[in-house]
Amino acid sequence: MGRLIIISNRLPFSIDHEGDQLNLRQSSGGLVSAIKSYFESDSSTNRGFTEKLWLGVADFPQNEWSIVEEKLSGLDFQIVPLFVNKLLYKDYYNGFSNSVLWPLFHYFPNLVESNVHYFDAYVKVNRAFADKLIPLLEPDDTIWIHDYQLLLLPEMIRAEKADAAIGFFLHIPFPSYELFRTLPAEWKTSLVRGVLGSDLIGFHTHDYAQHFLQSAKMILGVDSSFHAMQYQDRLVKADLFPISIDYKKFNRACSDLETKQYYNEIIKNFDSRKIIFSVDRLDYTKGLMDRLNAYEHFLDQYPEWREKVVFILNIVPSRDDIQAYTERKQQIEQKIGTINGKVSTITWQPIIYRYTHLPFNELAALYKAADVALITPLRDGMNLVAKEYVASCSGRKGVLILSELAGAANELNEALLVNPIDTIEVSNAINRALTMPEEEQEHRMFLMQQRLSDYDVIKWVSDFLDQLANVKQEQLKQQVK
Ligand code: GDG
Repeated sequence: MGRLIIISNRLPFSIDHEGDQLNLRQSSGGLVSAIKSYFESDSSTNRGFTEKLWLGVADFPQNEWSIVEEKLSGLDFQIVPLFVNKLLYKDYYNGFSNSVLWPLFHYFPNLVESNVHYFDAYVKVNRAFADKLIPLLEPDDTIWIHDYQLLLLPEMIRAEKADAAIGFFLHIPFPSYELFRTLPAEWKTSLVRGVLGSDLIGFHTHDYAQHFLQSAKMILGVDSSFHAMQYQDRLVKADLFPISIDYKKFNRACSDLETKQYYNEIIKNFDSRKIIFSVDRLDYTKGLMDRLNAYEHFLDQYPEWREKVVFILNIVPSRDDIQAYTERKQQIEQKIGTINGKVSTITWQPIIYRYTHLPFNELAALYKAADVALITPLRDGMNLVAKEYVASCSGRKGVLILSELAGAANELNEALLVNPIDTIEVSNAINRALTMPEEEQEHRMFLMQQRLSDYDVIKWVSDFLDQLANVKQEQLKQQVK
């Protein structure tokens, strides 16, 4: 067994400058937690990878690399930084990735900004990844590429390394062909061909995989049967691998001393009031405005809950240099002000709003303290927050209200599933959650917890890598025949 090379847009940490000091901060996204948990588990050593590498764009200048490298000495994987010109990066990341692919793949076609410079930059940065990687490759390497910023990379690698083992995983939805086809011909053809350079293509849900297969059929005429295709005389598979969480980590966190301190403070502060909680990046896909409308409606429709419930709404800053994001922040804050202004009393405020990134133990304490988690994205590839809340409720009650348009809804059927834009349905679900008998809460939670602890994130990684190895084996057999 050779090396495992993880490739994502960003490296799994960022750098904070504090005066002359450089501090490393681990990124908190789902992918980073997943891969780190896997690296720290026995599974990655048991598989026999001789080395693990992570390639991504550095958020620090090249001349700081030697200082950063020293600070990385304790890591059990090697970092391979890619340095990209800032202006080019902007057109690739803010531009094509987040102003074309992100809105389109989340069903917001009206927010797509078609701009040829964006696509050019996207091609160039994918090329830069390929140019950095290819000279480093050794024959037995396993390459695992992540997400929508790197859709062209598999084909670029394949063109020069015909036998490479390449896996690709898409963390966001793949949209229906009717939407995907609205992209200019050159873009959509390049994107589908790019991904098909992989041996195994992973999606969170069956629907996303089907959407991709249909696009491959309609755009390139590639037929598939049971998730398998013959593309340029090579077997390629597209299958579902719903990402999970480090179940034990969230379970354990609930009994950490620091979590307990945060938890006690929360409980003391809110007395006997019921707590509704949500945490999301600031993003139009998260349905924050619709969620606030529903909560406002709930307070009007069920006035008996006034002063007995509090909604702790945590928004994590994100992409605040893209206009579509900054405008929404203002609208959301205005709405929160309106609701609080309308129904607050001298001793009660219906919404506690924070715009910050929470320390992990505080997040765990909020999961633990929440009677209800209100997770209502308008679209979401998976949504790990929903799964983390369930894991944090182990052995106790709590109700998850979850959007039926999040990938997680496919697995968390015991949640109260709602249409996030249906104000009345969400408002009724809040009331139902707050009045649900304890026995029913525990029963629903138990079933979801079983599922998540059986298939945790370490299994997710292992499963993907096993399947990738299987595809390579099948390809060899086909060649022998
Ligand atoms: C993509 C897809 C898919 C959030 N706020 C804080 C914080 N977080 C952590 C959560 C969770 C993660 O960030 C966010 O989870 P998402 O599921 O939204 O994942 P993303 O990485 O944003 O997005 C998504 C995911 O990839 C995985 O495939 O589920 O659909 O868009 O882990 O805990 N962590 C801390 N403080 C916060 O304030 N410490």
